Amino acid sequence: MKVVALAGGVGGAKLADGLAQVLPTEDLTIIVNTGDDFEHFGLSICPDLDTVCYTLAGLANPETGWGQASESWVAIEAAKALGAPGWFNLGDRDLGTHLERTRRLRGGDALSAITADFCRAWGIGPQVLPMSDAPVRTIVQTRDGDELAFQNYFVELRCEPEVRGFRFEGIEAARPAPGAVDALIAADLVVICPSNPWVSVAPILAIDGLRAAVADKPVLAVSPIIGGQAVKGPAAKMFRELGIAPSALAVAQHYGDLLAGFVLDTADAGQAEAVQGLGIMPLATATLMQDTAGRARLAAEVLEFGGYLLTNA
Ligand code: FO1
Repeated sequence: MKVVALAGGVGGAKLADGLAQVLPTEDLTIIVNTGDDFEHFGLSICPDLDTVCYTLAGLANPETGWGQASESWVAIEAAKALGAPGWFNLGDRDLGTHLERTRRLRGGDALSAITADFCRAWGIGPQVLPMSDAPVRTIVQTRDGDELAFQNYFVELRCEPEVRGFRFEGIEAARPAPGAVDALIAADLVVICPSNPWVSVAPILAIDGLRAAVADKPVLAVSPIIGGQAVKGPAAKMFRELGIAPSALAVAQHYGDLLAGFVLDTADAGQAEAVQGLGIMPLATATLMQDTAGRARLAAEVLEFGGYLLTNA
């Protein structure tokens, strides 16, 4: 079964890793959010691409989910001693990624080509694609009327400002990365990973042509909300601040008729009937991925469910 996964953030990276464990390498393409990208110390930083790649390569820091494991912080500490901003922690190994990506981008190489080369160097089999080679920046619009660059909202301000909405700067000029639409056309199934619908999945679906290509296929999503809480990050808080009670059902309603299937946690099995009422086939199962084996188990269940949708949709 050929699968395209849409992913951003730590939860998305974990399911992408599970899918990479259970699918033949040529049957999986992961399209990754780049709306979180930003420039810091003059370096082009792509957090969601790096989180997906580090996770698939087994390099990711298991505690944080982002950055690399067995990291050191010598360079950033030396910079902070000279007055550098310290709110965004850049580890020494991670810096290597940002230095080389920035060097290649400055040399005119496309982000998708750089990512393919990094995947080869990291021994990652499946195709990992940025949603676009053009820069797209998620801007968080706050209740106070401010507009915050994503990392300033997410890291510097620790997601505290109340959100009113989002906009994706550069989205008008952004086209799908080379290979993204082809992967979707060839796909049997699209999996929306348990990522933040507002700031990890929405930017991908906002890229001209991607939503239409996704909508042409059977799509299933895995809920990032369990028991009204996000497993990680501000998704539930964002739902609340946008006037929607956070729940697995709210996520299914958010994606609406894009979905043929929706995977929710057993803790929310009581919402399965309401999901079915939306015309979306529900599957309630254990969706918390505690370790590598748990990622593969959930991925296998997602694919089995996808196969059922294909034969019964
Ligand atoms: N998140 C934090 O909460 N604090 C950090 O200092 C931080 C540093 C960082 C460095 C590289 C990287 O790729 C990600 C980093 N993140 C950090 C996470 C990042 O803000 C998020 O991964 C995404 O943008 C949202 O998923």
